This record gives sequence, structure tokens and C-alpha cells, in this order.
Amino acid sequence: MKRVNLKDITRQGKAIFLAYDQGLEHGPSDFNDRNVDPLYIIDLAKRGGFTSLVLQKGIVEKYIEEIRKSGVPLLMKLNGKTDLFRGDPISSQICTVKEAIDFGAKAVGFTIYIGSQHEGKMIEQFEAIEREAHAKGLPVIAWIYARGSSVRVRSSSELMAYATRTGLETGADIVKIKYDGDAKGLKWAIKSAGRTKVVIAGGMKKDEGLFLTQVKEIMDAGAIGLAVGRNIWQHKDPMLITRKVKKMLWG
Ligand code: FBP
Repeated sequence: MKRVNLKDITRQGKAIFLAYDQGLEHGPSDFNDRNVDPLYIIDLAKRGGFTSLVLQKGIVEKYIEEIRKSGVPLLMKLNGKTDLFRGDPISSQICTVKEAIDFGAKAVGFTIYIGSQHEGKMIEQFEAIEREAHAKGLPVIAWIYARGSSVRVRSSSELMAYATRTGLETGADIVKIKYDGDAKGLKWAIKSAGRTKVVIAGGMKKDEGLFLTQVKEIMDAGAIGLAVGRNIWQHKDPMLITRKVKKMLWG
């Protein structure tokens, strides 16, 4: 394994990834006339100084020139699903590590739904992807969410820690989890991640005050930052909220 370098997608060890894969995950219902346009998001990622932009393959293919020109490091998501399907979730692979490298990606991302009856398949695919990415020195970011009929009996804080530990034990360089608002539980989850770094998803658009309070809790707990979408590009002034979040990360 080549030494994996997180420097391309972090700044002084911290990260703010702009997530824009919700069009597949939720449908365009998350968007308005402005942010439905990938060009708007690419420009926002550049002007906002995001440490990475998270995109699916289709957008990368169609907007590659602008992505390259922006200079924002690309984090390519390799699997995805819609939210129309009911039942235990599975995220299907739609892009390979080689394609991501050919597009100039600086990292690859992959979702695993722990607790789903399809968990085994996603872990197996993750392992193959990780082996290939690590052989090229490319960092692997695992979106790990506990989902499926069998997880209901566990508390969400317990599941946060299970997700981060799964990231460590399966070899992710960074694990991305959801924060349920339990700051003590988050500290434990980050401790459970060991040397795997942790970033937190933004979730549904919230009141700005609550969002910034959570950013503080996330950083105090030891996360390296955020992989955030809706709380940025659904904000009435995305640059303003970006500046506020960055100030909390870098001062
Ligand atoms: P948000 O900050 O908008 O929540 O984005 C983070 C993210 O992980 C996206 O990368 C992904 O599309 C979405 O959340 C998935 O959310 P869910 O699985 O809860 O629908």
C-alpha cells in the first residue's frame, strides 16, 4: 500500500467538503432554480474555498472542464442510490477507482449501510475499491450510516460509534457519519475511530444558530470537519454561512 495522502483534501488537517450528490440520493426536490445548476455549485466550491467537492460520475463527466478550471479537489462518489426504493438499502457502484483517477479525483467516496441485509455486499465492494485506491495512494472516504430493519433496537449514539469503528476496522481513511446531537456520544464515536479521521454530514437544512452550534460541538469532539451540502447551498447566503463555518474551523 502506498502512503495515503490526505493533504490534497484537507487544510491544516481540517476539512470542509461540499456535498452535491443529493440529486441522486433524494431527487432534485432538494434544489431550487439556482442550486439545481452544477455550475453554480462548482463556482460556490471555488469561491468558498472548500477543501473538496463531492460529485457523482455523471456530473463529473458533463462538467469536467469547469471542475478542472475551478481547482477545487474532486472527491468522487463511487456508489449511490435513489430514495424511491423501500426495504433494506443497498448503494450500487456506478464508478470505478480507475475512472475517478482518470478524472483527476483526489479521493473516492463509498457508502456502506451497516445493519442492512445487503451490508456484506457493500463491505466487499468497499474492500476492493479501497485496495485499488490505496495502491495508488488515493484516500478513501466511507459514508457509514446504520440503516435497515435490524438497527432499530440500538440507540443512535451507539450506532454513531459503531459506524466510526466500522470505518477504522474496514480501513477507511476518513469516515463520514451523521451526528444525532449527543455531544458525549460523538466524542466516544470519534475515539472509537482511532486513527481514522471523522467528518460529519450536515443533514437537512436547519436554523443557522443550531447548525453553527453543532459545528462547534463537532469540532470540540475531535472531528476534522464537515462534509456538508444542504446547510450551505440551501442557505439564502451560501458564502456567508461558508465564511462562518470556516472561521470556526480555522479561526
Ligand atoms: P447533507 O449535508 O446535505 O446532509 O449532505 C450529506 C450527505 O451525506 C450527502 O453526501 C448525501 O447525499 C446525503 O447526505 C444522504 O443523506 P440521507 O442518506 O440521509 O438521505
